Amino acid sequence: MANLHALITLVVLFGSTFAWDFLGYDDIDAATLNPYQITSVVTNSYGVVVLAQNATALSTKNNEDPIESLTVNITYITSQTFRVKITDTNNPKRWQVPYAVQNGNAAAIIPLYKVVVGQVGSPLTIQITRNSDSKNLFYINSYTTFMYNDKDIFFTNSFNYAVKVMGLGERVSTFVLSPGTYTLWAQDRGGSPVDYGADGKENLYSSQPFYIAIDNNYTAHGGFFLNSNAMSAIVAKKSVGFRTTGGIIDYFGFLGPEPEDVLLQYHNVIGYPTLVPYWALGWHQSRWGYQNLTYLQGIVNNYITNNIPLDVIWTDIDYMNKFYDFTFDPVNYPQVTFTKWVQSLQLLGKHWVPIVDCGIPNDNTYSVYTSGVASNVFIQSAYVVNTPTVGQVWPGNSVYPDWFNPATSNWWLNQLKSFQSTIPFSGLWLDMNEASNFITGEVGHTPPSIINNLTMPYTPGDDINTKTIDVASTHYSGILEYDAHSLFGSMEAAITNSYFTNTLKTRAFILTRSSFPGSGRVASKWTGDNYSSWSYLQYSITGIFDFGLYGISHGGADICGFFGNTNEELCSRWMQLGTLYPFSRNHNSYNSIPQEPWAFGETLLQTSSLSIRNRYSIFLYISTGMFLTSLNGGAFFRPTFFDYPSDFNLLNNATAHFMLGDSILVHPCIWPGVTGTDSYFPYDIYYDFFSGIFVQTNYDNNMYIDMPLPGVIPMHIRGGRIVPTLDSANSVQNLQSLRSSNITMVVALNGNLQAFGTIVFDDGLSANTISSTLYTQVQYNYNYFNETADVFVVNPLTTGYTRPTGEFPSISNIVIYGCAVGPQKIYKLAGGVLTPLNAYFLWDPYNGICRIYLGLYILPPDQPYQLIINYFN
Ligand code: MIG
Repeated sequence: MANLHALITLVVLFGSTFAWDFLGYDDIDAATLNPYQITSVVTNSYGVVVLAQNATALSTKNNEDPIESLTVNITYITSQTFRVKITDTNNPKRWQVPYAVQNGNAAAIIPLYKVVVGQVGSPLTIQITRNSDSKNLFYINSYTTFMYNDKDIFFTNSFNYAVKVMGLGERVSTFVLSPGTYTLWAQDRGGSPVDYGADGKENLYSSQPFYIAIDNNYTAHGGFFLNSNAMSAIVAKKSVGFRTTGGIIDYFGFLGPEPEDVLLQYHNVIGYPTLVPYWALGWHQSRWGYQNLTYLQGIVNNYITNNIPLDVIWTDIDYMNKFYDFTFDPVNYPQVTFTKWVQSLQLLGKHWVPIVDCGIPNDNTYSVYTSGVASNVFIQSAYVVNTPTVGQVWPGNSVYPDWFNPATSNWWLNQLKSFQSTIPFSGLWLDMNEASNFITGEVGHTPPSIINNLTMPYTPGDDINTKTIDVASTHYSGILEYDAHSLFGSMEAAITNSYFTNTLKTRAFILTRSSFPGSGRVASKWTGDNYSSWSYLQYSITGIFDFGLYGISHGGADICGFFGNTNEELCSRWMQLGTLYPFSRNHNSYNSIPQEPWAFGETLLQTSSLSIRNRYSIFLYISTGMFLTSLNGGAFFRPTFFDYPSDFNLLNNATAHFMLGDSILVHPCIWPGVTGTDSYFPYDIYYDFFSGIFVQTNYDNNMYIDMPLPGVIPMHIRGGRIVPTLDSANSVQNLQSLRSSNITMVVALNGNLQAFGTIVFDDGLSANTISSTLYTQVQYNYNYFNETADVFVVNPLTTGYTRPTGEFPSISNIVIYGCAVGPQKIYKLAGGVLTPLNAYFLWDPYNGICRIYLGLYILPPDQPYQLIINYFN
């Protein structure tokens, strides 16, 4: 009997699991079944408008205040992007993120997706499928989780097919998220915990409610939930759900079908990454605990005496007087001497970036505070009328700027102007802008559990007041911190960016810790406080991948690690990897041992030098790749999988390699005690970037790569690509002098003996480079010419920028990987005239590498001409 009973139970369990799983409702919860019924459906050329009514007895709702009537606007944004916006019909003033999103030109749009909604009188069902494969991209019905209460909105997008999900930051996690619950709420949690999706308390500085889902047919789609409230994202096998504490449902779906397509479609909605100044793409040195100016000067001098390039020196809160913004410690950082020194650095082509925190001490002798009070620019207390809410940060009791208040921009710009007239900072580092608070809520008040007469029925993670401004505080026009909290950092960054772009009329470099969708338009991002450990070295790769998804292509992590003490091997490996981060900065915590390039021994010193110069060597490739993300969207530092989206092996071990643009594959050494390892390659042609040796993998697509220390990181160039390298990278002290370098073109041939590449030239500084087309983009092609010759074509596509004399003057060498025959002669063909060039050739027949030395001539990299390379006499 007992056995039979057990058997029946098993069958029932298996049967029901199977059924739910088959339908895709693997996260079903009876209490949250969709209670809405459709009362009207109107289809127009822009999309579909549906009205729905809550059909359950409202009294049973446990005082959760369900919204009675919903308006569903389904809009065609583009042929590959749709929007589902669900609002309270009777209260159009519910909180919405103030956000300008392009709405498409509906009349011209032929959607590549189909929208099906239920009929009047039936349950609220919305099903949006991709035409090409009929897969669900958005699907809610009466069996899926759906509730729309005042402060508890929950919907599950049920795909009915298995997916791997990426995104939904900010947190420290694997790239593909395991099924679980993830909190999104800007928080300075401290300790940067790793998030396995278990208890929801690992959310970090940003809220980035965007994901990419990839199915078993290698098809990708994306989802963006435009909502700033504290929320949970629930990742399941066949669905992604969002449970938020307010606002509205505003969901954007992106068709893909490849991950890169999803990124471009998403960035088209939220805006493209900002174009940072050239110098910001150079090498940065920072730490918390550069205790005085003499010490700081010693750091820069050590760079010079060790012959290691440095572009940017940073100063953390150590320089401030009592941690007050825009002030100087009179003893340790005397302002006049400090200013003179920064000016002298600029003459050397180097830059200084200081930290600016957002907490303003409420000290009546501090003009930043008193002027702010006079203009009423601070976030207001929920308890004392006409009084700013007070938290505690580095300077002690502090108030916080209210970026919603139009008066705040002026006040802030005035602070920046007067600071600039005191000391010439080149960029700004916006820290603590979650905004962070050392205590929970307002000084002297326990934050209420009731906001606007309503107890929070659902709390993502833990208390949303933890280490934040009291969420009952109010912004301009009554906006609640409860709703707008996660926007603080992105708004601060946008206004600070405008100081550079509008006031100084130069490109901005803003490093922000907190971000929201769209932050990439104005700021760069680092991953915040990591650890000097091997696992955080690996997580840094995921973190930068994630910011790439979020449209912040200029991302980085604290190189050599922040908390804890690094060691020579770890720091050397981190220098190798970190010098390929788009944003490349060594930064350290207050109590940790030094980790500058000379802090240990020869291994770190040599590795640092090789690594920084390696970055400089491919600088034009990096700056061009970054430029292209600003022009078109997309990511530069990205998962190899995105370039080979039908090879899941690349996703399973996502941090073992990455792509820089579409031409360079990198295998970092991210493990202790390793001096070489079997490394996976996508099915394609690759050559060792430095030696030109062809990659021959074994049966499982692995090849052993040597990873010696000291040494430079293993990089491979993809067959079919041309990558420019800079000849002076081994001698210059910063990027400014690198601009006089000649260019060696590395041409890696594909199976058809062809290759292409591109360079964007611009002044590296102007704010309107893209809007006014002040750039020159040149395409380079290597092709078959005739039976005895190939041709290298220099083809300017746009010519908005005129290179000053001496800037990247010439193509000095062409190096060809995969070169079967040695070149004999070379001619320049321009304006119909063929001129023989007296070049010098080298051919390595064993490895198939040809070198053409053209150093006797000036061959401008941006003029139209061809080089005919003759392989037979
Ligand atoms: O409470 O300014 O993430 O990079 O060094 C710590 C001191 C404040 C946190 C930043 C870190 C910075 C540190 N800051």
